[in-house]
Amino acid sequence: LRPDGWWRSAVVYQIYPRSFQDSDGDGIGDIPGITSRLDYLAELGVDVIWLSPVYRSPQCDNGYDISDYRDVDPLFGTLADLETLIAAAHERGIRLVMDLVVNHTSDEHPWFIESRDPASPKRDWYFWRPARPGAEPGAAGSEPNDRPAAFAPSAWTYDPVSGEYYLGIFSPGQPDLNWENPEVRQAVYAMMRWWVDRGVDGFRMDVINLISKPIGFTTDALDPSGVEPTYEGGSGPRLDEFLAEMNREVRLDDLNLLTVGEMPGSTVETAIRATDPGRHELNMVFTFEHVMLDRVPGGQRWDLVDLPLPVLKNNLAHWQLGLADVGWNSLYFDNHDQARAVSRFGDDSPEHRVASAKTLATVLHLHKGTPYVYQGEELGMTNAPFTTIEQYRDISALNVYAAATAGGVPTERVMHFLETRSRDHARTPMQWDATDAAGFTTATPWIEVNPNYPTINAAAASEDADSVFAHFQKLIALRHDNAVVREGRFELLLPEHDRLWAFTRTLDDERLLVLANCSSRPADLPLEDLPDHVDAELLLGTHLNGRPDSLAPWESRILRLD
Ligand code: TEU
Repeated sequence: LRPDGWWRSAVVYQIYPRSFQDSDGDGIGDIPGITSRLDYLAELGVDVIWLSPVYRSPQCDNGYDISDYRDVDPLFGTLADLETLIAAAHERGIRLVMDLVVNHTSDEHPWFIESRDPASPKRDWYFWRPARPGAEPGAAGSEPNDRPAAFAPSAWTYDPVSGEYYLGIFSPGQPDLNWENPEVRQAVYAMMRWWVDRGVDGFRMDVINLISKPIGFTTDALDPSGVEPTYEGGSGPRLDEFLAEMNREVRLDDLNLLTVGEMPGSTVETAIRATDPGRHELNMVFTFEHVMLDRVPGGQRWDLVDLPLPVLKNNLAHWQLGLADVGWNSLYFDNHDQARAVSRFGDDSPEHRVASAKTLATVLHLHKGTPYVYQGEELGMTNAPFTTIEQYRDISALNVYAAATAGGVPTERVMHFLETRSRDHARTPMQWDATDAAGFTTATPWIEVNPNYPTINAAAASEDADSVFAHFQKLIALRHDNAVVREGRFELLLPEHDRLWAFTRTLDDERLLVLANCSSRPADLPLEDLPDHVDAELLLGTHLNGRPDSLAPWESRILRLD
């Protein structure tokens, strides 16, 4: 039995199955490969695995395009393999959370195939619309409106069978389900119950705020120039209603399942509503605010701006304060859609990689909420040094490149964007050891291994008491052993300091002080603006023999104040 609120003290580890461990020599990771690595996760100390999609899928977006929700793709193994994984994880006290991708299906899902027939009872399960008024169906520019897809030039794809268009706000291979139709919702809930019966411990819900489309969109009267539904902004008016209904129908809270909703565009306000325990919607959401701070609002996808430290830490603090009393935060820097944190927010040079990976983890894991570790983050894995477009695999990278070059954007500009921000940086194979292909596969991996694997790998980390891995183990144990890390009130110190990230956590008479130098130069500590910590006990630090009045480059300390 799962105790009430167990997820508030848990640390979640995300596995991207395609890139974790290959067991059958096809160059693609699989479920038996994951099972063979469970002892590694147990050693790290994580409580939960979130498994990115392993369902049957044509893989146009690496499994975020599902053609059968009740089966495993042969690439990854069988349903029996998944049952073995769940049982083996449970034996080690590790829970397993499935990715739930129900804003859209694959265009090869039987529901969608049926709905292509205008006479089908499933026609209304998706968004079918005629060409814009007066336009020739199927001709260029005749789409119902001008909205681009995330990974394609238009969110509308023409289907010659019926002469109409369907909506896919990610790509043509990912048609959006119409959640206004109650049959769609019941079909999804039945599928979720089927997985709960198979022993899964919760769901990470892909772009769940997009299931309710904005008003106006649900009628046939589309503004031809409109860009509804806004992809980044969000949710339509029925989101909370749908989430509460799902929770009731699947008994998500009754069964103490972990629920985390990915919500691009969500704000503290929408997150409070969705995670207020009294409303029985979700346990927590993934905000996108802190991972969008280096983008230009309303700009092109390849436009980037510098991200000063005060902007980043004040954003996290805003969420800490916003959800302090009602709701709960999820904490992440890395996932399968983001460039590697150590390369993005840290310093991945040989001199500072280890310290900056540790310090970023210290800061994140000492915030209040449920921390998420993305595979390889615990090794300080870095961005890939890809230099040509042929090395990229991601539908998003290839689309950004095509859109930029078609629009006359200089190649260097879009390549710079990909070199720093592509989702593929998170998707290079897990670096297990110094053997060929990093121990990930005996074949040619589906995407190149980062050439730094001979030094950055799990085997090397396990022999080094000062490794990034060892630091993550300590951070996870610290959370498990200290109520103040789990529940303490958060207060940001020195909010405008451009290199120090400092805060306290307080629970009753217990108080922690976290001091982190997020720069590659030494930083003096402004002692007059900090709580007195001269005699404080050092719970965990990145450096030996630190000076009381300054921090070395990327040094951090967790101190217990009296
Ligand atoms: O991501 C949704 C999302 O909004 C972004 O992270 C998206 O990947 C990015 O803006 C593109 O540049 C989720 C999944 O995490 C992602 O892997 C899927 O591709 C997407 O939904 C569609 O299912």
